[in-house]
Amino acid sequence: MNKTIITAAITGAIHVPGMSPYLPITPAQIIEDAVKAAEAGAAVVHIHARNPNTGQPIADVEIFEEIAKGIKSRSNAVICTTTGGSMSMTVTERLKVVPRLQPELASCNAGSVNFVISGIAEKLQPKFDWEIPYVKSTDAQIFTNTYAGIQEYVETMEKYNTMPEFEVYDTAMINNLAYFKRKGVINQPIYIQYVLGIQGGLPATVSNLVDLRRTTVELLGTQDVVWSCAAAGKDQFKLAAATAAMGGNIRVGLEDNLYLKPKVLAKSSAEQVLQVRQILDALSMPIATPDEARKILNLKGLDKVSY
Ligand code: KMH
Ligand code: ZN
Repeated sequence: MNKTIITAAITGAIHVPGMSPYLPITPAQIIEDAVKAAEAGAAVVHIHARNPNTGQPIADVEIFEEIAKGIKSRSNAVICTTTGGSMSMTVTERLKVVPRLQPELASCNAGSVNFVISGIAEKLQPKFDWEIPYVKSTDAQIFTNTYAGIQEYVETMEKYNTMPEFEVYDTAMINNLAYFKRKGVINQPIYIQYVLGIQGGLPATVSNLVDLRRTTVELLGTQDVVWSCAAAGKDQFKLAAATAAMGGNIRVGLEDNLYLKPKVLAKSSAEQVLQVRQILDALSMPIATPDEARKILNLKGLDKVSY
């Protein structure tokens, strides 16, 4: 029977420290949240790096290495390092982590998108001065993933046998993947993470997920496309339930949603993993272990990373 891969996205670059005291900032906090999420049932942990003193999203490979080594020393969970970083980072900055850590899995954003989080400023009680300017700056930025950039990401990942997790925010990005597959740029089996609920992308609705699945089947066929869904914000668990019913894999975690229930902050990504497991248990759907996830995703193995 197919098993469901739960991914925990630990900290991301969307939420800022003033939004929740539980948002992991330092390497130690990110490591702890990732290990706890794995112990709760996450087979994959998706990690970003932050400045340990201010919580600002950063691309420092030293910080990524500290986080990856810390997780690996306590868990055999698959680590998916971001190459998305934050909206203001360059392609080069974002990509450095792949040659350095040679991870099994890394995100690869399948197109440019307005990644607007300025709405956060309305109710934010910032902990640091950078937070409000940061979220407001996204109104005038684009999260840039040009065809040249995507090709560089895919070719770099192929060189280090890192599996790309293609982040897809809207239907057009599936057409991008089909293009790169036709061009022979993408040669590995395609793994898609549909990311819904981002202002600038598609809203987190079941109908949008169904449309994305239909377009994926039309353009890419289903024989080798494994997929997962991450819904940012309040509809995270509704889309998790829909994804489970549709046979997809599920991403939760504080990168995408800081809450467990309306008005109840999640104390950790692990709490959200446990809540998703209740949905899967109710559907008698078993979850994948990290090694089962490696098989499903054709990953190279934890012994082939360089951290
Ligand atoms: N934080 C977003 C700008 C990824 O990890 O690649 C990009 C993101 C997706 O989080
Ligand atoms: Zn991310």
